[in-house]
Amino acid sequence: MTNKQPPSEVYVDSLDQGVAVVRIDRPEAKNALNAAVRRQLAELFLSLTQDDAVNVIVLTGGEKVFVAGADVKEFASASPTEMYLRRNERFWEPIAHCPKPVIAAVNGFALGGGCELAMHCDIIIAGESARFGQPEVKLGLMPGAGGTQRLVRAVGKFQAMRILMTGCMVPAPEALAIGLVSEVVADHQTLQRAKALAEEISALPTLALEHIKDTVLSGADLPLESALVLERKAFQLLFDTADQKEGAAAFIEKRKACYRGES
Ligand code: CO8
Repeated sequence: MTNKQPPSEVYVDSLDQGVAVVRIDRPEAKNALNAAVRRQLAELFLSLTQDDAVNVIVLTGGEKVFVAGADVKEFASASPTEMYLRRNERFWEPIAHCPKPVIAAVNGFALGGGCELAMHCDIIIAGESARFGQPEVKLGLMPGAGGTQRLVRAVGKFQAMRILMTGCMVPAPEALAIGLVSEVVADHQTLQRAKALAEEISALPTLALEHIKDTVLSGADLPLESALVLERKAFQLLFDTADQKEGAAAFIEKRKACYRGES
């Protein structure tokens, strides 16, 4: 696992109770995602996915800013072929396909690629002064890392179109009202709340959590009947896990369950 090792701009800030807090730390550029940050993020997510000590990941940019977007200076004069050859999708895949629950703790700006990064997460906790947006249109661009697709799935067509077509910034309370974030808290409580939620989730059966995540995300792209089959199969598969037996036994014996995440 990558701990803080300068000049690393992405590192595990803490690992406690099965919760790894991943910090993006590039303050001079408002945590903009340059190639190095994207690569480090991908490598870290791959490593955390493999790490049995990690049940839940909290992703944060710190107290002031989440991520102000892809690094504009890095792609300002790129040609289409250069953009193609960068194969940026490789760096998003380990985050998109991380089977473990991922919680974004967002303070400040989550713009462009930063908003897309937050939307890769399963739960978003926002500080009250956080601001979300997809301002690519103001650069003559459009989102290129899932922003059009994840945003419309999160908030519906009419809010998504407004946000994408104007490039406006959406304040945290409004983001909560339209379903773009899970909770809004005072700025100084964002990480604390995200960690508390992560610890609560970390104590629950890990295989059930992984099947919930997989079924919600995979099912959203399927016709209802197919999605329901997927759900039913995942539900049945969980009867093969020790935690399912433990959960039922603990309920019947009126005691606290002790989950071990084993199959
Ligand atoms: N890229 C590169 N540098 C940035 C970025 C960015 N996205 N955002 C901020 N910075 C830099 C600034 O250039 C500045 O650097 P310097 O001191 O050297 O001039 C430093 O961070 C501080 O920024 P500001 O002085 O601008 O700080 P303010 O508090 O005045 O403003 C803002 C903060 C509002 C966040 C402002 O910086 C801003 O508008 N940033 C750009 C936001 C944006 O347009 N984001 C979208 C980028 S496009 C994108 O994300 C496409 C994603 C598609 C997927 C990508 C795959 C490659």
